[in-house]
Amino acid sequence: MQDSHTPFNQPAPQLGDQYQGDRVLRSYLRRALPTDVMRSVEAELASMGKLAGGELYQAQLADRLNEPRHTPWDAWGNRIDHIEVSPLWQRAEQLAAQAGLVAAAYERTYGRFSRVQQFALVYLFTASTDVYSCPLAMTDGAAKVLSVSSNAALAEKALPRLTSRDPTSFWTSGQWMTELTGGSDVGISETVAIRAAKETNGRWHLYGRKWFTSAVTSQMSLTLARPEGGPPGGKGLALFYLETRDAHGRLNNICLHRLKDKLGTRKVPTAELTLDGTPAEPVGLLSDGVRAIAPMLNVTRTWNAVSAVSYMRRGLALATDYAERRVAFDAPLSEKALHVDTLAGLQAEFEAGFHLTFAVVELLGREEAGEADAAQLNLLRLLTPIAKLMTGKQSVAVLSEVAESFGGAGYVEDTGIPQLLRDAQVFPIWEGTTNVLSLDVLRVAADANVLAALEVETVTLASALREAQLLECAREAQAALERAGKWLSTAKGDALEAGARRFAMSIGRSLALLLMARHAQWLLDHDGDSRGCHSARIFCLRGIDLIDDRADYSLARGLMDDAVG
Ligand code: MFK
Repeated sequence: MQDSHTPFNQPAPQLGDQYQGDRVLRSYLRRALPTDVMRSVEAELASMGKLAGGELYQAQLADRLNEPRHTPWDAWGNRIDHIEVSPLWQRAEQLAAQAGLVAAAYERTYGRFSRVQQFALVYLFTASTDVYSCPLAMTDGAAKVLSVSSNAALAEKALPRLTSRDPTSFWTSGQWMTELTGGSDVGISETVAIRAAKETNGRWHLYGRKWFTSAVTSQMSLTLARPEGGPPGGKGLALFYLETRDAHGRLNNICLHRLKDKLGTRKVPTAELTLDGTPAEPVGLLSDGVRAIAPMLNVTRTWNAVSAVSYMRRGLALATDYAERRVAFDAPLSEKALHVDTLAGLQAEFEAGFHLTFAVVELLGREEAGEADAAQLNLLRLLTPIAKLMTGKQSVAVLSEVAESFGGAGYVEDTGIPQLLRDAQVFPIWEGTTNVLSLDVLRVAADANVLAALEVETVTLASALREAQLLECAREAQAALERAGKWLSTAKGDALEAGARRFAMSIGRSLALLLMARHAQWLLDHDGDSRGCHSARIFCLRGIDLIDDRADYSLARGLMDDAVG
């Protein structure tokens, strides 16, 4: 029924072509890619950007209330464990295979730039497909592990599936690590691997409960289990390959208890399950499972960072469009100084996260093309957890502000905005929490060669600058990095551990600022565009140096002792 008394309707935000409308992505690609590579990849990026802002976005809004459904039994009492994912996810799987969102990295058509090509596509795809990037991330991680393993038979069997562009033969992989004992301290995993006697078939079978497995629709998974009688800790675990279903489509001795009821990522069929004699094959050694799965973690952490920046970009695209359409106090919000100031701060955070993440992507591409020197390998190891932890936190903060920038509408489900915030909350949590990754950074930075590589990189970045404001940004970034280095060399014991997050964030924010400044100088030189300078300056003013020499762990200890006492 038409409400004839409604004099006003607020126009909804519109999402345009996500490639053409993204000046940050497009200018980055023009700078980072050789001209022939750029020319070659532009059509596929343009097509993905068009889809993401058009058909996929509309499908996403229509799919909002759909969730995966688990049907344990059929009508006749047979256990089937059928999982129906939402229509958007079904479309996403087809599209991901055809667009080569995993394959591109392994085809390596563009040598060391192949990861940039792949992750630019992923960045466009992710925010329109409700975290379908999760199974893709794990698929890419599994492909990485198998491609560097010495298990040629396994690689031959699974790699063509994981890297297929044909949706009918494409497989996704799970990464089943988290147990009831936790997702962080993986070394205390309780799953055991038992080998059948040689005279039967000598096969391995896994027994244990996996508490959080995303996404259970995958055809295979990599998982950790302790070969019976093995020593405790991560060293005593081994990395295993398993296929989830048998030739009849039944789960392979896997008891699927339930799909998890989560705050966000509700399209992802995350399951709790028990391995009850699941046939499995060791990928490599019967020990050092944590070390063996590490290449997978580093790839999925990169996907996490790319997904976090994709979500920030989506929120900002909607918020900036809305600011043009929403009139309050006699003018569009886009003309209100405080609103503009707020959005500019968010845009600067997004650009910082973008440049740091794609610096990691470039290093990963170099490593895989065999073109990374020792310093670049050290930088890749250091910056992967930093990009993940920094962008994870940024995405939650940015999307919280994005929701607020819509006023009450940002709190209403059928605008699609609350889902962005709920989904983003997973980015700091899975694939290593902010604190666990900060401790990883501390450990990596203890190697003097790593900080030396970082210093050389900062000097190289700063030396490309001429514009006065950018030089000032570089001075602040270098001073912050120097203070972080000094802190690391003097902090001890609890104070060292307690400061790990501030240390990791300071490195991330300082390096991101230098990367932004390098890009801003290029934008000035090539396009006469000063927006990169504004962005770098704003980011710098928001604070990059989180090291506080006055931080005293005894204050935190004393406060929390009081709290529990
Ligand atoms: C949108 C896309 C997102 C994708 C979504 C996927 C959803 C999947 C859901 C999940 O599975 S979430 C669970 C993810 N879990 C984690 O990320 C684990 C978090 N915990 C850690 O990262 C801990 O630091 C760690 C488990 C690695 C600690 O375990 P340990 O047993 O104490 O191992 P340790 O001693 O730290 O490391 C063992 C070896 O691995 C060492 O090498 P060595 O044996 O040679 O000394 C380490 O150097 C190496 N290592 C550890 N982390 C590494 C690494 N090497 C390279 N890169 C790393 N990141």
